Amino acid sequence: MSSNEQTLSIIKPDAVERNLVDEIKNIFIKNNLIIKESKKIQITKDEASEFYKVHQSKPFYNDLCSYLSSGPIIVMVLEGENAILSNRKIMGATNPKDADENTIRKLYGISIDKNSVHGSDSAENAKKEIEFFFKN
Ligand code: IDP
Ligand code: MG
Repeated sequence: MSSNEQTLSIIKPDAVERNLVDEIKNIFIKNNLIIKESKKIQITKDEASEFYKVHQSKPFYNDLCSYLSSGPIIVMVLEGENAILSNRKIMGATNPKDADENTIRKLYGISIDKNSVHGSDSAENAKKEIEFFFKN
């Protein structure tokens, strides 16, 4: 339990493309997560491959890295009580079909690959991922 925990959130290309950025940011804010940092960037496939390295043995790795680098994304640092778990709950399950009602992925996700958002899954990864995008 940490009142000042931080996590990394990404609004993926499918949601940026559909102009869902403000709607998704409002969901974080309504759920008591503060957006401490936010920037719109486009990353290279090499950068996406580094970011998603943990998935390098998965059959979907190549497509995943192509996808994340296919268009602009919004990378954010979210802060709040239990921010890591809280964000994961707000996002919903990886596959939008399995996501609970009113989660971001249920509301906006198109498919398991175009699922609109990324969120860190542990304190260790949150630290690594925040450093990856916000190391100055
Ligand atoms: P997460 O984003 O909910 O943490 P992970 O298992 O960490 O899910 O997978 C990272 C991303 O890889 C997912 O958000 C999704 O876009 C993609 N992905 C995961 N599993 C599959 C799959 O079986 N097929 C295609 N893409 C997948
Ligand atoms: Mg993950």
